[in-house]
Amino acid sequence: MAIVYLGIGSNIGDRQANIDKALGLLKEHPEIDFLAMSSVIETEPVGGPAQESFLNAAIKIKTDLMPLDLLTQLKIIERRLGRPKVHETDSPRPMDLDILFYDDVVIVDGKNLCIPHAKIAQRSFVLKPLSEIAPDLVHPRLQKSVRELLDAVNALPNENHSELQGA
Ligand code: PH2
Ligand code: MG
Ligand code: MG
Repeated sequence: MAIVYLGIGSNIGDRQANIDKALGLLKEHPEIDFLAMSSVIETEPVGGPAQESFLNAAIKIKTDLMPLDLLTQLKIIERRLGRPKVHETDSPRPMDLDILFYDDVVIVDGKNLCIPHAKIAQRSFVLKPLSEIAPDLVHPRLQKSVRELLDAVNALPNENHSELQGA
């Protein structure tokens, strides 16, 4: 069984309801064991066109699905939550489920998949919730823990901090 960390995000419609529904579908999936989830935080959109703020969280699961098969299952859940099959990069979405880490597997230049997720080190909206459930998890390429990566992002100027103040 692989231990996998997922990023979950929503910025269209009832964002909390979207997250709850996706969580329900993950929990009832016969090939996915739900283990833990961080708190849900509200974050400013990073990249893409001007759009609504996000709710983001991190999820820990256990699965025998291989990375590409897991990705297929996550895309099915995204679609059930109303995300179109074809969409622009960084466009607003009711549901985004990303594989952040898959054990300590490294897949670079995968045609459809990069593991660990390519932008983890720049994204406080990923690192902040992830640090709640896996602060000591070490990034297999960067050889830094999630806590260290978050500290590094937090040391950067403010525009890199995606969490909404007071949210
Ligand atoms: N996802 C993106 C691009 N920008 N910004 C925030 N705050 N949260 C996200 O989940 C997010 C984003 C691409 O997947
Ligand atoms: Mg994403
Ligand atoms: Mg995605």
